[in-house]
Amino acid sequence: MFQRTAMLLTAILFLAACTGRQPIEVSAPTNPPPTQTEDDQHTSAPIGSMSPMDPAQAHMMSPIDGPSIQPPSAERGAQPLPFRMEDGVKVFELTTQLTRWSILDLDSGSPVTVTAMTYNGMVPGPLIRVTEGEQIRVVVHNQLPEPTTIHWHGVEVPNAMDGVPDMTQPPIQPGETFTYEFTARPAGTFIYHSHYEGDRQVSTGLYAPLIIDPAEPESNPPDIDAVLMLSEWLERDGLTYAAMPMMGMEPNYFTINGKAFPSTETIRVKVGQRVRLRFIGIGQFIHPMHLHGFSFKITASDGHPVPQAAQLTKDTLSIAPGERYDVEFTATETGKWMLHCHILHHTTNNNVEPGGLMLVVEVTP
Ligand SMILES: [Cu+2]
Repeated sequence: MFQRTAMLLTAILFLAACTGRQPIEVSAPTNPPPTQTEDDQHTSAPIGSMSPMDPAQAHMMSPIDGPSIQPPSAERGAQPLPFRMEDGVKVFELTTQLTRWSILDLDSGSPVTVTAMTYNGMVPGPLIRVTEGEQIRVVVHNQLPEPTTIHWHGVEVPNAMDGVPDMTQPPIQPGETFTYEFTARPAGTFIYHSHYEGDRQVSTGLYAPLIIDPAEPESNPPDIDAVLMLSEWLERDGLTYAAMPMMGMEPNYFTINGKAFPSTETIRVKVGQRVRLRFIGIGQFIHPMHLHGFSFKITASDGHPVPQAAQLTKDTLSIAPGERYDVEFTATETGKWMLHCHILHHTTNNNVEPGGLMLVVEVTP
């Protein structure tokens, strides 16, 4: 009972704070917290404090802001990350920073920008693409106003490189640099993302694709190979909050590779070409992605190849947070075919359809 009342209080405070353009109120409410009844004492205590006075909770729910918010480095995210060779090691550089990021571009007619936490000024962060067995080193410069770490989701890294703050490494403080180094394995579709306050940092842009190509090159690679990272945003009155599955913090925008429809990228295909889509769930909600016109086969799950006999044929596939599915189909019919989430609220922009998790697969002769 106490927990529910406190949650309600928190939500009311949040909603009240959001009716103006002010950040969430973090000072103590004038009303005292509800007194516990004898009955309440028998219920388990909430994990952490659900009190609206808790500064840690207030921080998680506060808008993304800082002294230096940079313009984006690219119009679209997941651009290939260049590297240099040092003694046989592929060396990559990442800078975490605050970036003003467009989720709905000017030509959409209703532009929307968010204040994102980014790797190298884009959402998703730059694509790291390497070959199985290569030694890679990633130098991370933290220019965020808060600490961070990177977790290499699904990659078989040594424990010290796993990126869990205060467990495998100290958090990378603002202004500090930390170097990750490991052998790229196994082959497949992976993610790198923040593991520090993930509820806040991953929700607001600190994620990117990591593709490890097999050491033995594919005998029959697809004609089109697209990464699709699915996520959510909460933008209200010009302020950006971490989108959470929690009352008052639910998302109102939904993006594929950092863009909401109609700003999502069209996948252009010629009739007869084979298409691979690498779905990556990196938000906090499940997205059943449905393709019009074609069914597809699941060729890899969480980076690992699915044997041919076990490859399900589907036209709708639920992608849960953290999951990756590679799917393949051959485009046999011309047309503009929709690919969209079938939780239909997720195909809206701030409650207006069409928008969100939709893109066009355009098949031409
Ligand atoms: Cu969805």
